[in-house]
Amino acid sequence: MVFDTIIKGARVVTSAGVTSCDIGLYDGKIASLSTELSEANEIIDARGLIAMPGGIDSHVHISQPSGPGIEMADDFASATRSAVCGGNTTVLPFCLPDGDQSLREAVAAYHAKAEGNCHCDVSFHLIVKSTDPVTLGQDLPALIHAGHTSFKVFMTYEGLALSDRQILDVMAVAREQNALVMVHAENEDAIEFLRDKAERDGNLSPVNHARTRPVPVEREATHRAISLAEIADVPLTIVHVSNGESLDEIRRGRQRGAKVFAETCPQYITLTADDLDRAGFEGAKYVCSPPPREADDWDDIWSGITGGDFDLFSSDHCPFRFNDAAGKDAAGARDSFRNIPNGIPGVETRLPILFSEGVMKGRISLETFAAITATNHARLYGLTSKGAIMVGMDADITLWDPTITRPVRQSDLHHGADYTPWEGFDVTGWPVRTILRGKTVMRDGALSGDRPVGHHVARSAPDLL
Ligand code: DUC
Ligand code: ZN
Ligand code: ZN
Repeated sequence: MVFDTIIKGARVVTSAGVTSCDIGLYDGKIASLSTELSEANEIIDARGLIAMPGGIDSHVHISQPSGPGIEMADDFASATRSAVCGGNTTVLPFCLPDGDQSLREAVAAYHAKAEGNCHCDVSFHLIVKSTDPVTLGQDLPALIHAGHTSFKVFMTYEGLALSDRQILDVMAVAREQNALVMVHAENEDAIEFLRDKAERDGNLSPVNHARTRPVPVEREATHRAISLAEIADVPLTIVHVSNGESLDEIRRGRQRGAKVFAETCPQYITLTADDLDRAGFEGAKYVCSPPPREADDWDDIWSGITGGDFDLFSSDHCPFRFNDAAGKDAAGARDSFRNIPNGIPGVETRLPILFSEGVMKGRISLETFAAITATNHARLYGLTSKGAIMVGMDADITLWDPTITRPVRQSDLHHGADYTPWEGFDVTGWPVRTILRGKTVMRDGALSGDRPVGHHVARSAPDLL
C-alpha cells in the first residue's frame, strides 16, 4: 500500500503500550502500525522522537461572553493556533449563552465563530445557566442529540450559579439523555460572605481573591456536587480540582460507589496563592478559580495524578490580556479583586509542563501522560475516533523531542494574551510536530499550512472509562 505519510522510527505510545514502529497514515486515518512500512508520498523521519496521541484539551474557554466591557484574549483562530503549537489536535470550549440568548442560539453563534477559523478540531460543551422548561425540556435534549453530550453547571458566580434543586433538575436531563455533567464546585454563599468581610476590612488586592476562596469553599461544594449526583444517580466530572481535601471527597464518593471523574490543571502543580501576592497589580495575572493553593497542595495533586485518581489533565485556558481595560485591568480591578476577570491562559503550555514535570522527572509514564492528556478526554466526552494511536483512528499525532530544554516565554507563544503565568518556567521536552487528521499543522513551534483545517466534531455518549 502507498500511504500518504509514514512516520518512521519514533517510540510510539499506542493504546497497548510503548513500542518502536512506523505509523502509516492514509486519508486522514491511522492505517498501519508496523516495522516495515516504506511506500508513501511523504516520509517523516522521527528517530529520537516520541509519537503521542494528539493532545485533547477538554477544558478551554474561547470567545466566551465575560461581562460588560470585558473581552477574552482569544478567538477561535488564535486559541486553536496556540493549541496546535502546544501539541493539541482537539479542544473542547464551553458554549455560554450571552445574556438572554437561548442555548440553541448560543450554540449556533459558536458554530458561526468557529467555522473556517480553527487550526485544530473543536467540539463544544454547553454551560447550563437557566433551568426553564424550554432549556431543560427542548434545547438541552436537542443539543445532546446533535452531539453536544456534556454540559457544565456552576455552583459559584452571580448569574451563573445554580441552586441544588436546579442542579438536580439538570442532572435528571443528563440521566435521561445519557450526557455527562461537569461541575464547577465552589460555594457561592461562602465566597460572598468572605468577600464582603475582606472588603469591609479593606483587603482589596489580588491575593484576596485566593483568600476568599479557601479550600473548604471548594471541598464543601465538591462533596455536595457528588452527593447531588448520587441522589440523581448520574456520573459527573469535577473540573479543575485544586487541592487534596477536595480530592479526598472524590475518593470517598468513589468508595461509596459514585461514578465521579476528576480533572486537574497545570496551575495546581506549579503556581501558589503567593503568585497572586506579587508586587503592584502583577498578582492579577494569576487570578483564576479555584485559585492556586500552597506548594504542599502540589504534592497532594501529584499523588492523585500518579495514583490514578485524576482522569483528566486540562488547561482551563481562560485568557485575558493583562495590559488591557477589556482584560485584567478592567474598570475597578485595581480597587478590588472582585472586579478582576477570572482566568489564565494555558492551552499551549499544558502539555509541555506535564511532559517536563511528569514524564521527564520520572513521576508518570508515557502511557499515563497519553491517558490523562488525550485518551480519557476522548472516551469520557464521546470523541470516538480520537485520543489513541490505533489503526482506524483519526491520524491525530504529536511528535515530541525529549531532548529540547528551554523556558516558557511569552514571546514564543501563539495565544492572544499578552503574558503567560509560566514566564521563565524551565521545560524539558517540547512538541515539534502536530499532525491533525494526517496533515502537519505545526512544525518546530510554528503553524504549518496556509489555512485552518480544523472542524467541528459531533460527539457520542460518554464512554465511562
Ligand atoms: N471556571 C473555569 O472553569 N474557568 C475559568 C473561570 C472559572 O471560574
Ligand atoms: Zn470553572
Ligand atoms: Zn474553565
